[in-house]
Amino acid sequence: MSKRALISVSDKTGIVELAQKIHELGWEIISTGGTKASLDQAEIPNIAIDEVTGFPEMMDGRVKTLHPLIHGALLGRRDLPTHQEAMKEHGIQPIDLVVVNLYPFKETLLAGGNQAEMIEKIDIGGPSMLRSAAKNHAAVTVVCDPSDYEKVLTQLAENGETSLAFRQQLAAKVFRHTASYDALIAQYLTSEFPVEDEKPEKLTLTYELKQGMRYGENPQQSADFYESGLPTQYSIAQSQQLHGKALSYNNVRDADAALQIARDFDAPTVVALKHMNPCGIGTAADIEQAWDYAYEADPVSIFGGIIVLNREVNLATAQKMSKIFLEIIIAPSYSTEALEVLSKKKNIRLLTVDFSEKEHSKIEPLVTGVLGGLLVQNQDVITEHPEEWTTATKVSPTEDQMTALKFAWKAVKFVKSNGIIVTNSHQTLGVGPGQTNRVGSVKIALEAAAEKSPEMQENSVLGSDAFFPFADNIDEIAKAGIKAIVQPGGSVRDQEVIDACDKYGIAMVFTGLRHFRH
Ligand code: 93A
Repeated sequence: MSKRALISVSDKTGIVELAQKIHELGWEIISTGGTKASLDQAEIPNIAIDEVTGFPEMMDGRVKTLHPLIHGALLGRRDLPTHQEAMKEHGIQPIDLVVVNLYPFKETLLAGGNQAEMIEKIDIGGPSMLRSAAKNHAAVTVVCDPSDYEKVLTQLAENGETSLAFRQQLAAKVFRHTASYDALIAQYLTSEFPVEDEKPEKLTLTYELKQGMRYGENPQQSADFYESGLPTQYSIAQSQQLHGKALSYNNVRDADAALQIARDFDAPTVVALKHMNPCGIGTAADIEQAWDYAYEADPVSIFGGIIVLNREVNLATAQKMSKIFLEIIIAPSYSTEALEVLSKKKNIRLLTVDFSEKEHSKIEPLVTGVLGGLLVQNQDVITEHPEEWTTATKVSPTEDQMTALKFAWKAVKFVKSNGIIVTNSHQTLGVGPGQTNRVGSVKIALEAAAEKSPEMQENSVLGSDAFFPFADNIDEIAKAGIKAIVQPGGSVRDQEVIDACDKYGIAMVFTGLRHFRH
């Protein structure tokens, strides 16, 4: 008796060629409605599924392959006499090869399918066959990925069968495939049918390999980059690389952080970032000027930095950027001449990201890994209302200071806590990130700002990502000559801090919001 293959595919790519070769190898082919039509058209002999089951495909195809004559043929153990007897008794002829790909649930979702359409795209019979065949991989070859067709054919042509090792790998792939298929359905239905005040007891996120990496944070760590199963917008996962080596693990994290900073700025802005902290942010009427501001903010730290520009990179800006060593440049686009100039540098990575989608990206959950678990939160994307900030001190900020305070508040949001920033109205002057006491961060930021030219320091202000626990911070700030501060407020010692500001004639506003970044 010749061996039997069952083919049932939604994506018909490459199926005629595969079936033709299987037929030439002397196998019988069983197929479902649409697949049969393709094979018939190519004149490849095949048997209709209803001929095998004795049942018509019914209910618009909802029931085609869900039948003991199919699942018995897939699940029956070839090494157990009792199974063999059962197969003989019920007229079940074994199926040794299954080629299935599933109803396009994800593709329909991305195309904006409505609920009724999505429900119809939940494949039941396909995953059932894949799972039955994968469970019985001791005997059955199961293929869910067209990129495996070639290898299956080669093995069948050479040995008349596939190797056990290959069948095992294919079975594992099937369960990864059906698990992620179901996870997407779960994700969709959970969002369609939420239970008020109740957290889903299981988290079903799916991720697909985007890029293997040479190594992780350090060369002794291995790492891979997986992107969300449902594409995110305005994200490093969705970026297009135009030039340069593959991104490293640290590149991806830095680029992600820099993109999130740039997202908060609407005017032409350049963000320079090193080791997860901004080292220069500049905002101006045009992108070249914004680059100048970001560069001058810290011409030392920017070396080897990650740069995000929120406007097209033009020739003049590209020429300036090409003078220093930069790891990555990300922008919505590059002019032809700019791309030509920057592409001459072998070691720079040039990427584009779709900035028109930046608002949409704010609804993505933020997932952080800890050993043995995941923390999921929404992003820190609350709309700020500077008109509602309160002045805590006797002196109020001037209009110019207020402009600088708004800039400082946006800029400090992404500085690692304890985060302090000194800025003027359009550029950062000193960044104090990640110290274990706030006064330490204050000193670092002030020291860096003190090196800047008097013009740059004019009207400089200071922002703090969380409240000042003690007045000692204000003593340091006053010594540096800074006259305006923005911070959340809310410390039990707020009054001490306010009194210190009043003593020095410093204006201080409270935002009522804090922006920790750990
Ligand atoms: O509607 S189903 O869940 N019921 C079934 O019994 C069934 N059997 C196969 N979907 C079913 N399939 C799926 O049909 C396969 O997974 C494949 O995606 C598709 C192929 O159908 P056709 O050959 O008619 O184009």
